[in-house]
Amino acid sequence: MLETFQGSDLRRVMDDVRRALGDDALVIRSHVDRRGSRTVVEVLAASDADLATLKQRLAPPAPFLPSRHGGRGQSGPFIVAFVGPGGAGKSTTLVKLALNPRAFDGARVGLLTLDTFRVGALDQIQQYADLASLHLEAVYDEREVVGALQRLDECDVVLVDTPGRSPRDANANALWQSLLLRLAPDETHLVLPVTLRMEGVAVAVKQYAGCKPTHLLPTKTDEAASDIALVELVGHVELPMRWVTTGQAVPDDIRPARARVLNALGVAASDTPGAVAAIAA
Ligand SMILES: Nc1nc2c(ncn2[C@@H]2O[C@H](COP(=O)(O)OP(=O)(O)O)[C@@H](O)[C@H]2O)c(=O)[nH]1
Ligand SMILES: [Mg+2]
Repeated sequence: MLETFQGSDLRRVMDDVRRALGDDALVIRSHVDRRGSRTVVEVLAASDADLATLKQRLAPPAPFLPSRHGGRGQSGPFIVAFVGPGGAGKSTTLVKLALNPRAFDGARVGLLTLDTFRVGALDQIQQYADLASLHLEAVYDEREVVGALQRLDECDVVLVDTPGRSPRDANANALWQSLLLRLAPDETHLVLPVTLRMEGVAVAVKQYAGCKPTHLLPTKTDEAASDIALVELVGHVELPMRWVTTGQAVPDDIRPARARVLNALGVAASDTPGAVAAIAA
């Protein structure tokens, strides 16, 4: 949804933007680079229609939880899984959400981890679960899935932690992914740091496609030099979003995606008709 325009003259590049995306296009970034006698102007912009589509992807931060005893005959907890590369922030984000009573409207939250290959990972989440008195189940193989969910039955929501894909161990990847699909999560959030370069984003999207992500969860906005990194990530991965993480502090550093992304886009600019015209004039 983001388009890059290049040229040697800002006015001409802005004309290109206007021709391609219309007068109401939002300029997200413009950059003038002088290389010796050559000037390279680069403008990153999105059309009004694309911005409207993006706004629709900004889901409410607390998911709608079907009543367990309601008319839909829903049984068992609402399951939210987190997938993505190692170090992306999956476990930290899951704990932030588990500790925040507003994240799920005060519903009872339990944890289930499929990240059982590494002792350190299990320790990390066990410590948080102990601190917060949360029920944690670790699942090692297919036969344990049903039992673990039964033991978590007192919970309204179960958050599922996963390992990143191991580049060497295809069997391990196949195992945890099949366990994840067995759990049939209601939502699967693809967790990606905004500091990941765009090639890395494309690779990750492909690698985790088998997990059937339903949402994008951008992390580490505090580590990016500017908000453009967040805008570029949400421009490239076209999934709905509920949350964005903004730092290492547990449980504080997490925000509703709607507020954080709109802020990054500079809504004020997009709400001003003729944003491009005004800049190029
Ligand atoms: N700066 C920053 N660090 C974060 C954020 N979220 C997680 N981290 C850090 O990233 C590292 C890896 O996080 P972890 O949750 O273990 O990643 P996982 O491998 O995906 O489970 C830890 O040091 C976290 O404190 C964030 O929003 N900002
Ligand atoms: Mg982890």
